[in-house]
Amino acid sequence: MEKTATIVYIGLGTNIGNKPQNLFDSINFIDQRIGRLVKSSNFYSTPPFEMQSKNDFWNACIQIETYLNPFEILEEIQKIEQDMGRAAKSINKNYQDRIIDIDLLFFGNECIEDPKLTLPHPEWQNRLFVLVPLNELIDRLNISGNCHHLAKLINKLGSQAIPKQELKFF
Ligand code: PH2
Ligand code: MG
Ligand code: MG
Repeated sequence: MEKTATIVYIGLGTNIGNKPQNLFDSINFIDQRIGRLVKSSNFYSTPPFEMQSKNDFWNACIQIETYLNPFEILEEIQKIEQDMGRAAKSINKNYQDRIIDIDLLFFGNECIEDPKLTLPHPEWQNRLFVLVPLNELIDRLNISGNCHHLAKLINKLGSQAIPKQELKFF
């Protein structure tokens, strides 16, 4: 039987260096090494959320299709982050400035609880810098029989800074 591809959503963030270029580079690496790019959101600038930094972020989300399993994806993500020059992720649990952060948000509608990987991403519902670009790719998500309307989740986070659209991605 033919193996079928899985739809995967990935969040991207960068707050040092040439931020639009970092997002484009990471998307190219993901397309080459993990799976075909189906769609990218626009790029947004966002203030650092729950971390101390003077450097604003650029964030985006992409939809890809892949034949890798979630753990293989995680391995490739870590390699891409390293190849792009990412240093320490956090020091004493404080997030650090980064050239690129690639977060696996959803793998189909699979739920995984593993020391190495939690899916869906544990913070996906709490961050406007994820929900706003993600909402350009999809209206609602079905996870374990629960339907999540992205627009409703966005409305609930009214107190967070609204991501500012910087670049139209075609
Ligand atoms: N990532 C974090 C913590 N805070 N803030 C913004 N604006 N964008 C991010 O991508 C981000 C963050 C942890 O990965
Ligand atoms: Mg992250
Ligand atoms: Mg990460």
